[in-house]
Amino acid sequence: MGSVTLIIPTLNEGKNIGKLLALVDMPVIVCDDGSTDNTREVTEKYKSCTFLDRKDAKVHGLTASVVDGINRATTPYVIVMDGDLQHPPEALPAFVEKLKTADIVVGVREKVASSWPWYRRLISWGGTTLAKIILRLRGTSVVDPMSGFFGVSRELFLSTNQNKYVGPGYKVLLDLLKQVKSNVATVPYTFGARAEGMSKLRFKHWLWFLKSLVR
Ligand SMILES: Nc1nc2c(ncn2[C@@H]2O[C@H](COP(=O)(O)OP(=O)(O)OP(=O)(O)O)[C@@H](O)[C@H]2O)c(=O)[nH]1
Ligand SMILES: [Mg+2]
Repeated sequence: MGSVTLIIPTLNEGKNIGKLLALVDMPVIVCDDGSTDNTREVTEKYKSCTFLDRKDAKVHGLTASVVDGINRATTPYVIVMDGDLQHPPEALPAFVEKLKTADIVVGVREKVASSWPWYRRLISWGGTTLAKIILRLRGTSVVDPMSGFFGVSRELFLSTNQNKYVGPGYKVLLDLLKQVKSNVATVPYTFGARAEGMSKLRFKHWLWFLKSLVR
C-alpha cells in the first residue's frame, strides 16, 4: 500500500484515533485543528503517522484540514476518512485496488447505523439529493457525493482550484466533484456509529454545505 496516504481530519478524537491507527497499514497524516485532548500524544505513538498541527491555521475546519493534508502527502494517491471509526478500515484495501483504475473512489454508505435520529437521516437524504442535482447539472453522476470516505489521485486533486474548497465546511468531496469530470468508482460500506466522543457537526456546517452547493 506504499502508493497511498491516509488523510484523517481530527478534532478531539483521542478516544478513537489510537484504535483506528492500530488497524491501518499505510502512511497516515492526522490533520488536527487544535485538539485539546490527547489526540496528539496517541497519534505520536504510531511511527507511520504524521501529526499535522493546525492549531494556528488561518482557516479551521474539516475541509481546510483535508486540503492541507493532501498538499502535504507525497504519494500518488490519498484516501480521506473520519477519525471516529464510522468509516471501516476493512474497506481500505478495496479503495487501494480501485484507485489503480479510477481517479476518484467514493465510499458509498449502503447502510447507516440505526443510532442516527430520523431528522439526521432526513437532512442527510435532502442534502444528498441536492448535491446530486447540482452535480448532474454539471454532467457528473455520483451515488453518494456527501461521503467523507473517498480516495483520489493527488495529481487530479492538485489540478483543482483550492480556493473553491469551502474550508470551514464538511463536504470536501462535493467541492472536488464540482470541479472535475472523472472516472469515479465506488466502494460500498456500512456507516457505523461514532465509536466514542462527541459529534462536531453543527448547524453552521449545513450553511457551509449550502455554500458548497452554489460556489
Ligand atoms: N481537523 C478538523 N477535523 C474535524 C473538524 N470537525 C470535525 N472533524 C473531524 O472530522 C471527522 C468527522 O467529524 P464528525 O464530528 O464525526 O462528523 P460526522 O461524522 O458527520 O458526525 P457524527 O455522525 O455525529 O459523528 C472526525 O474525525 C472529526 O474529528 C474540524 O473542524 N477540523
Ligand atoms: Mg463522525
